[in-house]
Amino acid sequence: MALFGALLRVAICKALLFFSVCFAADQVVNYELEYKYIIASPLGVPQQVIAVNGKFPGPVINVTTNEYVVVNVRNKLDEDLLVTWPGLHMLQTSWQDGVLGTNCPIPSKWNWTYQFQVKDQIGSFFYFPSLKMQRASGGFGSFIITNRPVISLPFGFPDGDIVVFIGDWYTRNHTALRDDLDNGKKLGRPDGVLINGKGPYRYNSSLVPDGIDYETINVNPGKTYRVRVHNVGVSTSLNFRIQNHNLLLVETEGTYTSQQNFTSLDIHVGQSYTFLVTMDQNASTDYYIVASVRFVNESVWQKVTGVAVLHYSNSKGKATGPIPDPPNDVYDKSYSMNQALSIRQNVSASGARPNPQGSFRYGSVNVTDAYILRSIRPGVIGGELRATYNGLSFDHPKTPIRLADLFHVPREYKLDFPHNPVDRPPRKGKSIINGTYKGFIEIILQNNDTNVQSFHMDGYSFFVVGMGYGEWAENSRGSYNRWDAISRCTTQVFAGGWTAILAYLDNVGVWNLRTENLDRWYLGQETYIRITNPEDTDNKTEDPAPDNVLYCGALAYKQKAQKTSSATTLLGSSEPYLSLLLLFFAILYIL
Ligand SMILES: *[C@@H]1O[C@H](CO)[C@@H](O)[C@H](O)[C@H]1NC(C)=O
Ligand SMILES: *[C@@H]1O[C@H](CO)[C@@H](O)[C@H](O)[C@H]1NC(C)=O
Ligand SMILES: *[C@@H]1O[C@H](CO)[C@@H](O)[C@H](O)[C@H]1NC(C)=O
Ligand SMILES: *[C@@H]1O[C@H](CO)[C@@H](O)[C@H](O)[C@H]1NC(C)=O
Ligand SMILES: *[C@@H]1O[C@H](CO)[C@@H](O)[C@H](O)[C@H]1NC(C)=O
Ligand SMILES: *[C@@H]1O[C@H](CO)[C@@H](O)[C@H](O)[C@H]1NC(C)=O
Ligand SMILES: *[C@@H]1O[C@H](CO)[C@@H](O)[C@H](O)[C@H]1NC(C)=O
Ligand SMILES: *[C@@H]1O[C@H](CO)[C@@H](O)[C@H](O)[C@H]1NC(C)=O
Ligand SMILES: *[C@@H]1O[C@H](CO)[C@@H](O)[C@H](O)[C@H]1NC(C)=O
Ligand SMILES: *[C@@H]1O[C@H](CO)[C@@H](O)[C@H](O)[C@H]1NC(C)=O
Ligand SMILES: *[C@@H]1O[C@H](CO)[C@@H](O)[C@H](O)[C@H]1NC(C)=O
Ligand SMILES: CC(=O)N[C@H]1CO[C@H](CO)[C@@H](O)[C@@H]1O
Repeated sequence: MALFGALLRVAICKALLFFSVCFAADQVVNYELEYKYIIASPLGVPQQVIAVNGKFPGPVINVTTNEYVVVNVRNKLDEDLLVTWPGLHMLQTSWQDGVLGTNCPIPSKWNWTYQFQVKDQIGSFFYFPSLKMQRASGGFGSFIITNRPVISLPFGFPDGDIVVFIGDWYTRNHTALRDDLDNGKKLGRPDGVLINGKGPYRYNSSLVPDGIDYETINVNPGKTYRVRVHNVGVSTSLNFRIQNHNLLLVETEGTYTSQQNFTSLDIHVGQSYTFLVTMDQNASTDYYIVASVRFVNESVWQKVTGVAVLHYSNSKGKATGPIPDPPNDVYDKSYSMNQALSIRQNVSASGARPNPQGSFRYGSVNVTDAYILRSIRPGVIGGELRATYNGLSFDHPKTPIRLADLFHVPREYKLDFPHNPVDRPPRKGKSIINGTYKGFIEIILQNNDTNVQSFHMDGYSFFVVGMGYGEWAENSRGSYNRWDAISRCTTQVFAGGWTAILAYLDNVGVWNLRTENLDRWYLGQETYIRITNPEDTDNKTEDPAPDNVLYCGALAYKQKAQKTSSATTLLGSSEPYLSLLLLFFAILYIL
């Protein structure tokens, strides 16, 4: 309703623009994203990658708090597509979330228009294609929500804004990776780490082959830049560092942090961090920007290292010599966890609103729902390799959950997700969490798998109140940070350890809970939480389904075929039209 109002306002606005009587409240911003394969050779091997508007990585979406965002996504891939926007709260509208449990996929050659408001949010996020490992072939781009001018930043206005995507990369495309998993194989070691879609700078001629295109970031001496770093990879935790430069951490997935300097920071799959970096060095050479693998044997994984170049305008030469060292903590597994726990919110800074971020006293709210989600190593269920939470590997209902609710489709899913790990053989299931509207949920993520995992919750930010090694126990609650824990949407869960999060369930809808590690996610390590407001009778706490909602599953009969509008596609790719045309001429001929 609100969105419609805003669209109307803009329409009126456009009509009146002529007379210059337009007000800029809650602007609507439009984007077109065309998903299409291109050939690229980031690691020297030509392969098909998913480009957005011809670019890999895709274009930046840069909007301001409270704006209405209209994104028309065109699917020119040869398979279904959904674009998801992790970290964006999608207030009251899981219809726009872009995951299989809430949206029917956009068929190949179709387009679909997302419409949502970035209500009360600031920060650095990224969008990506959520289906079937597609992110392993690209399709991601930056999503920035800039603060409104009336709300000051808790730091000086930076001289420039730089987006950095880091991520492990395979020279096999996403369909080949899928085939491996479908055949019960592990993905194995990635072939490299990309920085902004490019391979490593040749810092060592025996490790990096000649002729690889690398990323160069150009800066001016003495200036301070806002650097937004995202791990968009498949499954590898990366350590990020810039030679000789401090990384002043200022923001994490929409929350301003208590500012502190890092020489390097571990960034796990799906996570986003913003640093201020001051160009305070003498530019005797360029400097290395490094993203190197963590928690694996680095001498075996040496080639799996991302290296880009930081180039001052007054630089006197190329970067040479060894890359800066990673943290030396082979025998200290608490190093990375302590670093994570040191990331706190700045409770006195304003966020998207002019009140302090710490004004919600989450530490004194009583928990109403508690869940322990345990992950174990993927195993075979009914002949297939599958991954699980609490022994359940998610099997998507054919009809998206909320759409099924709306049209009273006989329930395929069950609201019986177990509160605790259950002692029974793993199986596939359609169980989701029954969330209590305005309840306060505690989720303990217990990682009994062998790699670090990233846990993500759509539609919400949660407080990361604790982490530890071994088994979580009741008395672990004593160690929770109940005052200034960071509020974010993606947290790491260390292998053999646990992470505890708290979230206030005030956003009605159905929201995906998943591991961001693509292989585990593909194998079923996800579920959903369904939050309904029994008192909502007039769409006040949940938006109605949008007019352009796609239907599938039990509701497929309601879906109209999409007309391709432009003349070129009519003759180029739209066979039904062509056959109609032929039929028409055939009839003419007969007559
Ligand atoms: C992916 O790679 C396989 C070869 O492994 C190839 O047959 C297939 O066409 C590729 N698919 C895409 C979408 O690039
Ligand atoms: C597809 O794009 C066109 C504009 O090119 C738009 O009018 C139409 O609403 C879009 N379709 C959907 C389902 O969003
Ligand atoms: C917290 O935010 C306040 C208000 O913007 C700012 O003055 C202060 O420097 C910040 N403190 C830290 C440690 O980041
Ligand atoms: C995003 O927009 C803000 C202000 O509108 C601008 O300062 C910033 O440089 C932009 N960032 C990027 C990466 O385009
Ligand atoms: C390049 O890497 C190899 C393998 O780790 C190492 O033996 C060699 O010393 C490195 N070369 C230079 C110039 O650093
Ligand atoms: C971070 O390091 C910079 C030097 O690179 C220094 O000027 C600044 O005071 C440090 N800030 C904090 C909060 O430690
Ligand atoms: C530049 O700084 C580096 C260390 O950061 C130092 O080793 C070098 O001597 C300096 N060069 C000049 C010309 O000052
Ligand atoms: C890493 O692998 C190398 C080569 O296989 C081996 O020699 C070394 O002991 C391993 N290091 C650790 C810490 O396991
Ligand atoms: C939480 O529960 C305790 C004990 O049941 C109660 O005393 C307290 O008032 C509750 N706190 C809130 C914020 O509801
Ligand atoms: C879901 O939880 C609500 C309370 O939040 C409860 O009233 C309802 O019966 C539950 N539904 C199921 C199927 O358990
Ligand atoms: C609420 O939304 C539903 C569709 O989701 C619609 O049928 C109904 O009329 C709406 N109710 C009101 C009061 O707007
Ligand atoms: C890595 C890890 O946490 N392993 C544990 C998994 O669970 C079993 C018992 O269920 C423990 O014995 C392992 O130590």
